[in-house]
Amino acid sequence: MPLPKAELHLHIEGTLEPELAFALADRNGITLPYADTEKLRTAYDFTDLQSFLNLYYGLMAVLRTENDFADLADAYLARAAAQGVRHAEIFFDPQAHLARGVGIETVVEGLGRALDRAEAVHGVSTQLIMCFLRDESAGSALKTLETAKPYLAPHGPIVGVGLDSAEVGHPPAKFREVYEAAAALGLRRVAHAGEEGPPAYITEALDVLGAERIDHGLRCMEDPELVARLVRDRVPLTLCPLSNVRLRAVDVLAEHPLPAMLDAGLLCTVNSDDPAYFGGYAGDTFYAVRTALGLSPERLRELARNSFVASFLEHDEERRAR
Ligand code: ES4
Ligand code: ZN
Repeated sequence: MPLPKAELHLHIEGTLEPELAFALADRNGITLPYADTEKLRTAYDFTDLQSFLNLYYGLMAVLRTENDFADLADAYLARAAAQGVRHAEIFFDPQAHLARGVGIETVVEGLGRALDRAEAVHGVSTQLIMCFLRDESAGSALKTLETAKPYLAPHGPIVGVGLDSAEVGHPPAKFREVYEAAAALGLRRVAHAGEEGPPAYITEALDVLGAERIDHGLRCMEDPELVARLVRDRVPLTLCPLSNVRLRAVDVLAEHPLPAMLDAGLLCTVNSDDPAYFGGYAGDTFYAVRTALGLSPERLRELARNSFVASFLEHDEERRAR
């Protein structure tokens, strides 16, 4: 039995496996610039975040219809459920689809069908977090938030906003107004920070955006005062160790700072980020860190427990208190 866990850092577009990419390309009459799935996989020799993002945005071209998004999320949720995921908070990138003429209604209606099925078929609960592309303007993000209004919780599946894509040179403060608007709409707030960017971006995400959780946050370890703050305030970090290795934020998994971060008292969770690109889903990731870092069973249980503590699941007591 895999350890029950929640997945808190997962880009649904990053679950697009080469086989499904080719099947969807076929269905939509799109020709991919790769001869076959093997050739495509050889393009996965990333050197940094940007080289990954180039491929990730390019391959999204195959996602066009509600059915495509439903099939994508069905495949992810079946895999996740088989690896012990009981709850998934799923990122999606509406601006990346809109740029190709695919509206948010297509994306959310399609994903929503799969989310409903996952609850019924696998007993997995789900929520959506829409991410703004930080290399696009704040105005574009605000417009995107506006288009998402029909799909916001409690009536729709979107519970929060996030910030992703190219980090360096795009500090969080640019999105102050958007995050204020999101908070006013009752949305939860997270942001990628400290993946490739400096620790100051983590501080800014907390202070300026009101981020409740930091995605990655790896580079907090360069700033002891920031670590002390994250520990004191119990700010969850959604680490993605396999992603860090593939995008060269750390050299090898055996040198990942996860054990030091846990020892420091940080509320760490372990997640799969873009599993089709980085070599593993939630259970694969737990297995990989256990093996490479020699984590004890108690440490693994702590990570699994943290994933629920850090989630946006509401406990019955909290609901009753309102
Ligand atoms: C992402 Cl690993 C990562 N970082 C930033 N943005 C992203 N979008 C998809 N994966
Ligand atoms: Zn990410």
